[in-house]
Parts: sequence; structure tokens; C-alpha cells
Amino acid sequence: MPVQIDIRDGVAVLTLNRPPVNSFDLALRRDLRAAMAMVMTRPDVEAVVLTGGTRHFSAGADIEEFASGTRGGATAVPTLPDLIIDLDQAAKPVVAAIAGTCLGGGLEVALGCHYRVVAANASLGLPEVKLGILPGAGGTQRLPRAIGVKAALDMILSGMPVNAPTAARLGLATLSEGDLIEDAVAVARQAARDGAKPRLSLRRAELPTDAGADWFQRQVDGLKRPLPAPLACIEAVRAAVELPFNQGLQREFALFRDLVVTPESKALQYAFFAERRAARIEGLAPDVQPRSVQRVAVIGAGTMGAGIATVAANAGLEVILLDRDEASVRKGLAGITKGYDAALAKGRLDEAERDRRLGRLHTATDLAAAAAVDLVIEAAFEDMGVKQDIFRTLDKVCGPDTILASNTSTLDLDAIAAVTGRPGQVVGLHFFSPAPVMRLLEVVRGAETAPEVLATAMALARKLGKVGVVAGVCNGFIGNRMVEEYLRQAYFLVDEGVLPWHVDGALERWGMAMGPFAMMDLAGNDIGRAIRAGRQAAGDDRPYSTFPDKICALGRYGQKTGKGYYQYDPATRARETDPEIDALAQAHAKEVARDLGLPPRVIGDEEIVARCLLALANEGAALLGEGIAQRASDIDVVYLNGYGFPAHKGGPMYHADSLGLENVLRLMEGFLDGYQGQFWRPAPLLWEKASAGRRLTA
Ligand code: TC6
Repeated sequence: MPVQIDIRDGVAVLTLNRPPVNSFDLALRRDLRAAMAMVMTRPDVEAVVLTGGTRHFSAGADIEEFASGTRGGATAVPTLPDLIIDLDQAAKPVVAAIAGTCLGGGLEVALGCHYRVVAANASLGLPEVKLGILPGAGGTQRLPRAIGVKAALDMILSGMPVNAPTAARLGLATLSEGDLIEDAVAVARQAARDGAKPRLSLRRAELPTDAGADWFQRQVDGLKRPLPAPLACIEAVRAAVELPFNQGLQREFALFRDLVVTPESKALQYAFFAERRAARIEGLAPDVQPRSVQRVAVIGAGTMGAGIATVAANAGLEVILLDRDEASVRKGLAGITKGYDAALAKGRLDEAERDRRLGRLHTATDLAAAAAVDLVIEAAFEDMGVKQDIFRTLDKVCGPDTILASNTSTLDLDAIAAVTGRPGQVVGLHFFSPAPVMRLLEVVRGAETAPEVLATAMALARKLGKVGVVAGVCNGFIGNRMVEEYLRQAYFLVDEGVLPWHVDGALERWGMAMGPFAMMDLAGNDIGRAIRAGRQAAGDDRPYSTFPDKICALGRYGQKTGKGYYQYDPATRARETDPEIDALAQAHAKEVARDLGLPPRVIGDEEIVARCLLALANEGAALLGEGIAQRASDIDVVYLNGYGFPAHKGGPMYHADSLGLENVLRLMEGFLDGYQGQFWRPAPLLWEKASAGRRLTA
């Protein structure tokens, strides 16, 4: 049964039971309504406790159901708002006993109850804005009444959950000191004795008098991006202050219904499920189980190695950080300690936790120290010879079950695996920099990687708090192989006379977190040059602009040298355009025009965006056709989590689908006759899907 009923001495304990996360679909809504009606009429029940077990009170409305509109979507009766009104109006006191996640509609249900008691592991939030919608089941009306308008809007606009102590401090719930259900039953009994049923719907939502008449307008002005969902969230909370409760509810639900169908919301809902789909490994037999990973060794104590070691220690793993000499490992460890101390100073970590994490970190200078670990992550210099030497040694010193992983970003994993006697135990773990911050982890499946090893690597990604995406072996895997084509177009645009800051500006206005030139300044222009040199050495002789090499020749490697395509304030790292770069770009474009006889032409934002983004989608379709990516949505997950692609646009493949593949082909055909047009031949899969009237992400 979706709702279990247990009567305990006058108190009915209703337990939501819809695995895995108690999301509210129509069946659960109906069942809870029926259960409530039943316990309200039973004379032996004086109060109700509503709970969801130990891990998930509820993850909210069933996203699949309301996104697809199946079974009437969010409007099928009883709607979630109807159900919550039942709770609010119940004749007997209702207490929410909350353990684990209590999100979205789950928190709205809890807000409809008369009391909320939380376990220490509770996490309460309204993340709807991240799905491009608003809390449409009373959340924007009840939360401001529960914790104040400012704190409520903060939670609603950030979508970030609060933990149990914070919920208690905000006045959202009472913290359970012992057994959650026993505590909630005690609160319910007391409320029944007192005849108390405090209803948030009867409270007023008021702004503090010092907020100022234009407070809501200032919230609108302060938005990073005026997307429909945050704008509607502000409007709904304003309704909570300005309208009677029932009218506010109606306004909120009307806004919710408008938002659910916006392109932004569709893209965000797609991204939510894309991320979960990425965790599934195609063709894996159901009986393949990941191995347990408790101890890891990280080879290389540079920025990347130290970052990976931090991530592993944060996740509770025992870590051995290895490098060739004492000075290197000491430097690596000092960097990690400094990072923890900074987190401590910002209040993100307490001293005990910092010490626990540091206690998990050990150092060594001999690879033999990795003998007994479950998994080794090699993050040494990006050179085939160096990596092969390390893998040869690891193969000798490590136990037969140790998994050997490489963090290579471009090298052939199969050639690394081939020097070992255990190619089945070799896998790629491509972290993105800075490793503790970036969510993406490309899990590279070599030709021989055993299914169990791949499953272990994906499980490890989850344990490390990363989004793992399976990729096949090729130069650059998914993300960097595609970004090469994106950058190629960005540089070609400079060849044609567009200034770097204009290219960046066009893409940033469109929604990218950072334009390609700013991105390369962050990654290091010398790194880009080394990657290009590596490709050329491997026989890639396709045309490339000479502009980035000219910039490198000036030692302008980017942020780390204070100058690249921009100049950077040494204190704040704020970027500024640099007249020297404009002059260099103009001179470069003149040279290209003269050498190739290019006619002058003006290139606007629309063409900049189309060329850069379609280059991504076309290369994405190529590697999908080659089987490097498992599915188009995995490619989108890579771009959303590793390259600053705006989530409300869904990712490069979803974006191409949104344009319509026929339109994409038409645009590409237009570019075929232009400068370096040979790059606009559509990938076979793109052609196939467009011709069949299908989508890449279907
Ligand atoms: C809302 O409430 C609006 C209300 C207004 C109405 C008028 N629906 O993430 P996991 C699935 S909007 C449907 O791997 P975790 C998920 O797809 C909602 N399905 O687990 C996956 O399925 P799979 C506001 C859902 O432990 C499985 O559950 N709420 C939902 O790492 C396990 O998920 C949110 O935005 C759902 N609501 O994390 C919360 N939630 O196994 C969204 C999950 O077939 N959910 N599934 O792939 C989350 O943030 C996380 O899932 C979690 C659990 C923290 C609850």
C-alpha cells in the first residue's frame, strides 16, 4: 500500500511508502487522502503523525508525471494543493515526522501539517526553481508565513535545502532529540489534549517594516538572470504578502501551470532525468556488482592529484598521496591543508571534520606504498611514456584485484592498459579542474575494461559526489573532443575579424557561464597549445587558426600569467579587455583576409552562437555515432556539469533538438560555403536523424 496506517494508542501513524523517494503521483495522493479521511472518522484516533520512513520523507511531486502530463499531470484530483488543504483543515492535529529528504511538494505537505518534527538527518528545501517551476502546492504562501518573507524567498530562489538544526533555528520545525516517531507521537498527543491545530494558512506573511516599499523590485533587479521561474517565485511570494491566503494559493498555482510548459522548465526537467540516466551502463548484465573501494592511492601530488586526493578524503576514503620526492608530496599536502583551513575560516567545515579528513591522508614516495589499496588513480604528467612507466610498476607492485585508473584527458587509455598484465582492471577517471569543485567525472571504458571495474568506477563517482558519465576511448573523450571543435570555430571567428571579447560576450549573453576565450585563459593557453601539438603529432592536419599560437608566443598563458586574451587584476582576478589583444586580433584578421582574399563582412551574435554551438552538436553526433558516448543525453550531462553550459538550455544536443534538426542542417549548409566551410559537413547520425524527422535526444 502506498500509505501504511498504524494506530498507536490514539495516534494514527501514516507512513508514505512509494519507493524509491516517496514522490507524490496521483495514486499516492489518492491513497493519502483516503487514509486521512478514514482516520478522521475513527473515534479511537485523536491525532495523526505523517512520516516517510528513515531516508526520504518525500522528494516532492512526481516530476515524471507532471512533466509528461500523464494521468492528468499535476491537475488530476486530488491535486497536491487539494491534499495539503485536507491536512491543513483536518479536524484532528497532524504532525509531520521528517527524516531524510523533504523536498519540494514533500516540504509543502509538511507545511500543511500543524506541527513538524525533524530527525538529525533531515534536509528540507524547495528546489523547484532548479526545475524551472515554483513550489505550486502552497510553498510560496506557507513558507513565508512559517519563517518570514526574507528567509523564505532565500530558500525558494536558491533551491538549496537546509539541515535539521537550521530548520529548527528558522522556526520551521522542532528537532527530535530521540526517536523521531515517538517524539512526533508525543507532540501529537499533547496537541490533541490542548486542542491545538496551529495553521500556517491563518498566519500573516509580512515584510519587516525596514524592508522598504520596493523590496520585491530589488529582488527582481538582483537576479543573476531574469528567467521565468525566479521571476514567478518572487511574484508568488509577493502575493503571499499582498493577497489573502486563498487568493495567494490560486495565484501560485496559476503561475505554476504557466511555468511547467516553458522551454526553460522543459530543458531543466530533461536535465534532471538525463543526469540520472547517465548512471546506467548500457549492456551491463544485471548481476554485475561494483566492488567496495575503501582505500585509494593517488599518483602525482600536483594541483590535479591533490584535488583528487581531497575529493577522496572528503568522501571518507583512506588516501595515499604519492609523488617522486618528499618535497612534492609535502607541497601537495600543504595545498590540501590550506584548502581545508580556508573552508574552516568560511565556516564550511568544523575543526573536527577537518582533522578527520586530514587524518585520512597519508603520503609516500615509493609506488610500492600502493600495494594494498583497492584503486589507484594516476594523475601524473600528461605524457604517454611517463604514464606507461607508472602503470608497468603499479602492475608489478599492486595486488591482483587493485583497479588501476588514469586521469588522462587526451591519451589513449588502451595503450596505457596494454603495458599491464591486467587491461581488464584498467579504467579512465577523468576529473575536471578544480577537482573538488567540478561535478563531472568522465569514466573511460577501455577496450578491455571489465564490466565489474566499470561498475565500480561509476559507483565510486557517486560516492565522491560526482556525476559519472561513461565515455569510450578517443582523443579528448566526450568533453574535450567536442570542445576542440567549439574552440576551432571561436578562433576562426577571430580569423574573420571578430574580437575575442565579442565572441565571449555573444556566448555569455546566450547563457554560457564563460565564453571560449575566458575559458582558455582559465585552463591555460599553453595547455591548449600542447593539446593541439599532440593532435598534430598524431597526424591531425586539419586547418586550425594560428591566432592562439601567436598569443602563446607572447607568454600570455591566461590567468596564471596575469594576461591571456584578457588582462586580469592581480588581486581580484577580474577580467578586463586589453587593447593590445584587440590590436593583435585586428592585425591577425587583416593578414588572414589578405592571404586568403576574404571579403570583409560583419558577423553578429547570432552567427557566433550558431557556429560555436552547432560545432559542439555536430561533433557530439559524430561521437555518438561512433559509440564513444552511450546516449545523447550523456553528452548534455557532460556539458552541463563540466563546461558551464546553461542548464535551462538542456545541453548542446538538446539545444540542437530544440532548434529542430532540419533547421540545424539548413544552418550548417549555409556555413558550408563560408570560411573553412569543410567543417560543416553533418555527422552521419545527425543527417540520419534529421532525415527521419527524429531527435538526437529521443
Ligand atoms: C514539486 O514537488 C512540485 C510541486 C508542485 C506541484 C503542484 N519525481 O536522485 P536519485 C527518482 S517538483 C519523480 O538517483 P538520490 C529519480 O529519477 C519536485 N522521480 O537518488 C531516480 O529514478 P531512477 C521537487 C523522482 O538518493 C530515483 O528517484 N523535488 C523524484 O541520489 C532515485 O533518485 C525535487 O526537485 C521526483 N520528485 O537523491 C527533488 N525524485 O532510479 C528531486 C527522484 O529510475 N530529487 N526521483 O533513475 C532529488 O533531488 C533526489 O532524487 C533526491 C534523492 C535527493 C530526493
